[in-house]
Parts: sequence; structure tokens; C-alpha cells
Amino acid sequence: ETEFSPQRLLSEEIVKTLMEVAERVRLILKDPQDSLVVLSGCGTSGRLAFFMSGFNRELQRLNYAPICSYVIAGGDRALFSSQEAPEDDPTLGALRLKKVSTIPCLRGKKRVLFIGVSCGLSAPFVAGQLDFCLRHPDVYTPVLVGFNPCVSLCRNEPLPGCTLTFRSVVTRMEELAKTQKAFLINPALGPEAISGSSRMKGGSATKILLEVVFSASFSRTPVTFKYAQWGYGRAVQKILCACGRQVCYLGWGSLGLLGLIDASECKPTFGHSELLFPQGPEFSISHDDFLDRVLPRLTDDDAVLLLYSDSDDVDEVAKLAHRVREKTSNIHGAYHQTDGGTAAQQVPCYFFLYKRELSTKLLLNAVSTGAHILKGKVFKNYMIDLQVTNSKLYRRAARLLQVRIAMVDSLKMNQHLCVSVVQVVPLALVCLLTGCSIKEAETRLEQQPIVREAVEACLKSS
Ligand code: S6P
Repeated sequence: ETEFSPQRLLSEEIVKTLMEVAERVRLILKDPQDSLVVLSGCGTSGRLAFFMSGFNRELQRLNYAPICSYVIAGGDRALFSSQEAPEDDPTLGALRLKKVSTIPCLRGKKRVLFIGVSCGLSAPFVAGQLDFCLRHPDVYTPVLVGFNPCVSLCRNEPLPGCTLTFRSVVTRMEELAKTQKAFLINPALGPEAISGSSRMKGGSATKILLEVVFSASFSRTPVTFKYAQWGYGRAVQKILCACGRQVCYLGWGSLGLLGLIDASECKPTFGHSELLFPQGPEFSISHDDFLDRVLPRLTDDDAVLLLYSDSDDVDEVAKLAHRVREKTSNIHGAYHQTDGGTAAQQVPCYFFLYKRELSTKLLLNAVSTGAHILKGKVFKNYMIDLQVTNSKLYRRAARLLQVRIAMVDSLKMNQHLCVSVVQVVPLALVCLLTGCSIKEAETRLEQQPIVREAVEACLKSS
């Protein structure tokens, strides 16, 4: 029996919980020596945790001590590259949380507000952290942010290495939430545009919710939820019409960071992606790297999207734009102006940033998703070229292929096998839909590397 949560992003109950969590943040702001906020998650949720820990910059600007730390499964490499396997490790999650809450001052914090994000209420890494908090209530208060329509639908298989399940952890939290010893923020949202990929709607809603918490910790009137309609649809269309071979994001400040995050998320969702910035042993993400490694190879088939605001060095933007224009005429700008100078002096800038960042995030998500759809990485609204690199993705792949589950079982989850067999899903999909052998499916995919077209061609000819 499934009881769907009546809570939506704007429900009274959700807003009430957000304000209670904001009150905890306010207490931490008063006692930064002995207390801390830790934000954590995996994949997109971890990147959002990192991004939101940028609240520290605004605090410093306002002469407050920084209070936020972040943890992302797979460590900092996962910020800008896909590291899906560590998501399955609850013990590692707990260890990383313990480490981050003790190292900064070489002594333990007395009060830690832990904000774990898992859109599907599914990541074992986060469940391990929540369980750690529940076992150390004297120090840790856990907050869980997710968007599963109801708790009874959240993952219920034992976490690797223990008997707990994500659901059992959430059930314990629900009980403690009655006395505000834990907090659950789990509004129901509609489905993601690409089935199973949380980077668009889930990621954006995470950003909105955490911004409300942080802004309310300053003021009892938090930022409002008026996010509707930025008319970015036409801009996205223009960029997509123009894009041929590759889309490059060239960004400044936090908007540039959103570009990096958007590009990093493409790999787990869409498979191999030329949208990723060049990446060697070190990340090559500076403007100099762009000039050295990307610009010389740009052609008129490539589109470049500049991401900046008037608080960035606009002269430098103009100089780089000029050099890009020598290579391609497909150059577009997502430019933001600060909202009203007078108000900006009275209210911390942070409250203005949220809108330009969120609109940029939505724009980027739409551009990269649209580009991958054009590249044939999506069939209906399924990601058909996903790499089976953790247990959630394994289950997702199995569901995708459930018409002939026995065959998927023969490709059983085995990390070594799965990491190397990157095309397992399209291969199995072609076999299942057409009844052909794996060998034949391989040949068809070699002949037509655009997965959607290979699948469609197979369907037509079968
Ligand atoms: C992004 C993709 C993944 C998830 C990650 C965490 O589109 O779906 O990288 O962000 O698996 O998922 P969750 O449900 O714990 O937030």
C-alpha cells in the first residue's frame, strides 16, 4: 500500500520544516567556533551540496565566520567528473562526515547540522551518514532532503555491509522529526524530463530549498518562491539550432561553476559526452586551458555559450568573446545584471544571486539535455546509453530492460565488469527489442553509433 505524500514544494508543512531548519542554522551562525553545517550528497546532489556551501562566501562578505562544509561521494574529483561507485558505500559516507566535522579546528564540533541530499531517497552513502547522525544525537542533527513521492517507495534493500535500508533510516527519522530531533524535507515533484536523471528538476529544487533555509537563517522573511518564467525557451532553441559538433561553456564566477557542474552531470545520464571539458590528470578548466586546448580547434560548427554577470570582469569577457568570434559565429551569452542597486545595498547580495544562478542552471540543463537528445542519446524519455556504474544504475538498467530480465541477469552487476562494459544498456536494449544475438547487436551499434538511431533502425528491420 502506497500513501503518496500530500506535500508539495510550497506546502505549509514543508515551509514550516524549512523555517525550523533555518532556526538551527541561525544558532550555528551565533556559535561558529563549536558548530557546523555539513551538506552532503552523491552525483548531482553532492555537487549541489558543494555549490550551496558557497554560502560561506556571502557570510564572509557580511563579516560572519564561515559555517558550511560539504561532502561529496567520490571526493572533489566527483565535483567535475562522474564518480558513481562510491555512492554505494554507507561506511565511507559516515567516515567522511566524521572527518569533516572534526578536522577543521583539530577538535570535534559540539553541534553539527547535517543536511543530506538524496533526490530518490536512495543513496547508501547518504543513508550511512544519516545513520551515523542518529547514533550520535548529542552532536549531530540530521536533515534529509529528497523528492520521493512517499517514504514507502524509498529504497528498501539492505545497504552494502549492513542490515539497514534507506527506508529503515528514514522511518527512524520520521519518528524523531516529531520532536525536531531530525528533519525530513521531502516534497513530491513531477517526474524528471529524462526518466531517472535527477539533475534537472531534483537538482534545481534542492537549490531552491537550501536557499530558502539559508536566506531564512538571516531574515525571517526568506526569499520567495517566485521562480516562474524566465523565457529561456527561445534562447535554448537558438543555441541548439546553432550547435553542430560541440557546445562549449565559457563561464565566470558561480555561473561558470554551474557550467562545469552541468557538463559533469552529462556522462552518467547520457554516456560518453563531448560536452565535457577537456580533462587530463588534472582538471583543465581555466580560461588559459580553454585558450590553449579548445580555442585552436573550434570551428564554425561549434557553439560557445558565455556565462557571466555584471559583477564579473566584463572587459575580460569581451576580450575572450572577441577571440572566440574569430573561430565561430555561434557565440551566445547568458548575461545577468544585478537587480536594483539600492536594494542591493540594504539586503545581502546572496538574496539576489539565487535567481540568476537558478535561471542559468535551468538554461544549461535544457541546453545540455537538448544537445544530447539531438545526438540520439535518449529514446522516448529514457537515457539509453547510461553506464551501469553503481547499484542504482544497475537496477535502473534492469528496469529499462525488464521485458527480458533473465538476459540482463546474465550481465549481473559486477563492478569490474560494469565499469568496463560501458555499452551494456544499448547492447542489451537492441538484443531485447529485436531478438538478435549480442554479436549482431554489437555490429549494428558499430555501424550506427547514435544509439537511438541504431535502436530505431533495428526496430524497423525486425
Ligand atoms: C544525475 C544522476 C546522478 C544522481 C546521483 C544521486 O542526473 O541522476 O548523478 O545525482 O546518483 O542521486 P540521489 O537520488 O541520491 O540524489
